[in-house]
Amino acid sequence: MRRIFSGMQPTGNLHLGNYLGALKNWVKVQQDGECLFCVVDLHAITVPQDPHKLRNATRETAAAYIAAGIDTKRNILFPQSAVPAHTELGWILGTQTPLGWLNRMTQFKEKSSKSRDLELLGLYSYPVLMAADILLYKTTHVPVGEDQKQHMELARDIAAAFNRAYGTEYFPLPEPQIMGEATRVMSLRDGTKKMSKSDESDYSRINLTDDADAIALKIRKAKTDAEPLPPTLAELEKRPEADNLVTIYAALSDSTRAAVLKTSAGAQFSQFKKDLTDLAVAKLSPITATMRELMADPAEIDRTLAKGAEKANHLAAKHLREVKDIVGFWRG
Ligand code: AQP
Repeated sequence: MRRIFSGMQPTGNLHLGNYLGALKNWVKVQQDGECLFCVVDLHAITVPQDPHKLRNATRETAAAYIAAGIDTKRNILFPQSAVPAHTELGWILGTQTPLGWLNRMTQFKEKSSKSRDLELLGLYSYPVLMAADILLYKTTHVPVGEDQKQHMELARDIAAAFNRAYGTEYFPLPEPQIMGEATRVMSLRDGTKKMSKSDESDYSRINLTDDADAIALKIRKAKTDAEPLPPTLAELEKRPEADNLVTIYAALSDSTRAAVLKTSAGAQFSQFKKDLTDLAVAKLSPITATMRELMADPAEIDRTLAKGAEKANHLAAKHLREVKDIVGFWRG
């Protein structure tokens, strides 16, 4: 049986990149096996967070999962910090992780290079905790965006290192599922930079909480060039901003970039941006509206998270007991 695990950080507004690169795919794969969808708040505190905002962002992230179509009756939805076994397994896996592997992680280099205050052990060891998140549930499949590919490779290496060290096949090597047309959505202001929650400019991203006017304004202001859309993918790929908008259009319409070019080659951006706005509003506004309704009753979200945490703790405790037995820890 497949076991699927993935998560998002409650570090601010979820955006179109999180939706197209991850959340939309989670909704698709939830039929394929037993799924755990986590709000990874332990990861969120690897950069400074306001405690009150963090709690609320945890609820809002959960609301986004549900509004996008995650079925909480079939799947387990929970906050990472409510399952202590994540950090305990993280410690054990850290003992199998050479520093050289962590030194290669580009996300740590990018994030810590922004400020000396971010050169922290937690941010550095983040990928070990991520491996623990995944391996704790003996996960087989992990749907993520392209930016998580390196961390996923590390999670597989750590699983293999543990298995090797203890002469076991306890952990399956988890498969990343990097799916769909928009595996890496780029900033609307700079087609060479990833769309990101932490970008200073709100115009760089479409948030799942944006209303139709905000979406229209951001797409209108999105950086483009003066040429009409080209007929071939090879020409499109030389124009990062144009490529990004076509990719977003393709992913939102469950199509491909090639199919979009077939119908839109030769179109001016003034027209293409209007079409993209209509599509984005049609696809995102039902999610935004449902998120708003869910957020009006935080106690109900808390009940859902508590139920999910109970189920996740049950599974996690069983696996952690087995890992501790493998490692040779005392058990009374
Ligand atoms: N731009 C993106 N395109 C496609 N997928 C993306 N993901 C994130 N950005 C894009 C995917 O969303 C999932 C959750 O990501 P996260 O919240 O854990 O953290 P992140 O990758 O660090 O997201 P941000 O928004 O870019 O945050 P900051 O600004 O803190 O760096 C993952 O599956 C990720 O691949």
